[in-house]
Amino acid sequence: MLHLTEYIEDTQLELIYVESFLSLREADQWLEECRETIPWQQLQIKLMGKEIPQPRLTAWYSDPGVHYTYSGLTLHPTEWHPLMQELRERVEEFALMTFNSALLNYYRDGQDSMGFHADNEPELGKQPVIASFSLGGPRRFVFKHRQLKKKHDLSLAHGSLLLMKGETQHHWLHGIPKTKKHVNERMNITFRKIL
Ligand SMILES: O=C(O)CCC(=O)C(=O)O
Repeated sequence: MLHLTEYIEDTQLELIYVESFLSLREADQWLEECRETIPWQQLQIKLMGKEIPQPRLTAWYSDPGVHYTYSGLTLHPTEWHPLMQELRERVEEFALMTFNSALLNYYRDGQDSMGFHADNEPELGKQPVIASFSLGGPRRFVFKHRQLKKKHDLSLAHGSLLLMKGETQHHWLHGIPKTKKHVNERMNITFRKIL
């Protein structure tokens, strides 16, 4: 397991990256199982008063009573998929904390994307720890500082885990830009603790 802690001085970017959180064999199996068994949906979001489809597929799991609102969407508790429950336990063991929800994103090709945003909703608390697990082809995961002209790119490997901690969400936005290059399908699962 390669661990990498990144802390860029004076920028409050605090990351822990584990390249092989799952073995390659396990990650391949999980990718296939998630593709086949997760009830992926393309939801509509409201952007500048207009309803538009999200440029990716999503799914959501959370404990009873745990709701999450972002981009005008409110996600309600759904019974945990067994694979997501297993992954949650493994991530909790590593992160030494508990999570009560998981947001899943499926980028089918280079035209699927995630706009720049921060996971800073008030219900995540002051210094949220977000645990982000990736499967499938690599994509550019870009951090952009809110005030300074700084960017930081990562390529999140198949089966990897990234923890975003501390003040990261207050000072940095992150996103997955579209690309014209040929890229393989990718899935990402972010575990959150909603207070
Ligand atoms: O796909 C990714 O790695 C990004 C996911 C993300 O930013 C989010 O779920 O808030």
